[in-house]
Amino acid sequence: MSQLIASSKLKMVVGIGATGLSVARHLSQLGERFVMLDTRQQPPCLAQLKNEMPDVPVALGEFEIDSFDGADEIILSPGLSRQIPAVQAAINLDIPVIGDIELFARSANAPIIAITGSNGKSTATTLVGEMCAAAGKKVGVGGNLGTPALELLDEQWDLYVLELSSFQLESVYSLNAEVATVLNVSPDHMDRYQSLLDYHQAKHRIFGGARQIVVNRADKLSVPLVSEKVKQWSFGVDRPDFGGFGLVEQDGESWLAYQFDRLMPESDLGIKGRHNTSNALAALAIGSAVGLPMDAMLSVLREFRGLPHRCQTVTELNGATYINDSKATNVGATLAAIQGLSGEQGLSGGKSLSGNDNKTESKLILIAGGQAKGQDFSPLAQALIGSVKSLILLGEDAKIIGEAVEIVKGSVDTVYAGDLTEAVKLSHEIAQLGDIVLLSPACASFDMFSGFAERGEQFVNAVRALQ
Ligand code: UMA
Ligand code: ADP
Repeated sequence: MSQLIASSKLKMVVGIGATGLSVARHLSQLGERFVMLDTRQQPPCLAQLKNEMPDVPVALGEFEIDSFDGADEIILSPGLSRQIPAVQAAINLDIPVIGDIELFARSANAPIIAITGSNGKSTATTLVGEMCAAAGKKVGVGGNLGTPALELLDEQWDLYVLELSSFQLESVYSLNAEVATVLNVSPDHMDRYQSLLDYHQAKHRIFGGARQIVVNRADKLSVPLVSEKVKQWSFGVDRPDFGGFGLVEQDGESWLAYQFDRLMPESDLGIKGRHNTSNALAALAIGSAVGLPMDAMLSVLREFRGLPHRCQTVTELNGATYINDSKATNVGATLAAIQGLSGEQGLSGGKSLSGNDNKTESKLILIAGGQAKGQDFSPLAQALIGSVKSLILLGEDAKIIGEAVEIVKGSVDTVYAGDLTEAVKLSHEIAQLGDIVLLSPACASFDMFSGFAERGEQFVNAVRALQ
């Protein structure tokens, strides 16, 4: 590396994935001098980088402690921790370490809506994006959702809507969002953070310089300490307060409401489950903060049926319903799915997915497991009682979950599967009329799949192969 930087100071882009490539394109457009680094010998976007920018120096392989010496700024992939020794060494040398979102914020001319949270980010981001579009705004939507933020930069947009991960937020310094929200906080990525506090602090960087904030009344961890000058909106599935979106009961029916005004029945929402009602209310609060008309927002809430791999019904087979919730990569998301499918406010909107209206008899067969990311699975064990009749575990950390749920083994049968296809076959053997087979892994997928999408697709294929 030292040869690459011998002549003068320059920027170092660390990580040659989608983010790194977007950073390289951006720096190249700005005429900056930079080099690219990655620990991997075959980083995913290397070929594209070489094709588009053949003259940009690239260094591959493990970082040395002094790999970043001499850089005047480091742009770090969200996939790499700031705790790695080479990055820490650079920080100790006072070299600024930023991420792609910081670069984005420096260049974006339109207001930014910034959305984070442990769960519901993609759903809320997509909803807000669609609401903006329905209101006639030109809107760029992306970030952790998929399209790197820098790829969105364009003078045509009236607004940007960004889904931001805690990883991206770690390296943000001047986001200055028009509206910022932390939808909720529950443990995730505990293999990257030393404590829930560290994770929480990373998420709260989203509020830096925000002009308006949206908080979740039910989750104190979503509420920042900000000046009274910052306009505050709230959401929650309880009765709304001043400036708040929530639920009110009227003649036995639950309604979405703003302060004292009823807006629409909860059962009209296109997305089902109380967690999704919470996401819908958050989207309404965010949309209101940027002045979107209520009619446009409500019509999106009626039409939007949810993103793939989030509690998506695949099919019904022999009276059992198969549901793909592959995006549930942490315990909080799986708890929401179990509650949604077994509780009064089922994901089916109060009706049994199998057409059987007797919800109390409906039992779940849960397929879970993968990479545990240092999570505590004991909250999952409690949720299994009375809702889940069989638990099918797979993946590299299956045993960790198995041990955590040992205390409920009297009421929940636990079996292990070698792979997802076997798990689906096992579920099919167990499933009876009215049952729900739910893939909701509570784990990351990278031990067996390229990501949650591939895991979900394999599940769908294995289910279809049963037909
Ligand atoms: N890596 C190395 N060496 C390197 C650089 C990366 O081993 O030098 C590995 C790390 O394990 C890292 C992984 O490669 O986790 C991915 O890094 P990358 O730089 O190739 O990632 P990108 O393709 O740029 O994807 C990132 C986000 N990924 C992560 O934060 C891990 C994507 O979110 C995001 O969509 C994309 O930028 C565009 O903004 C994915 C994700 O899983 C979907 N996010 C996590 C989540 O949602 O839970 C936070
Ligand atoms: P994220 O982008 O934060 O991962 P998604 O909208 O993709 O969020 O949903 C991820 C998982 O979390 C899915 O399994 C989904 O059913 C679940 N989920 C969505 N919203 C919530 C919420 N508000 N609380 C808990 N779980 C949720």
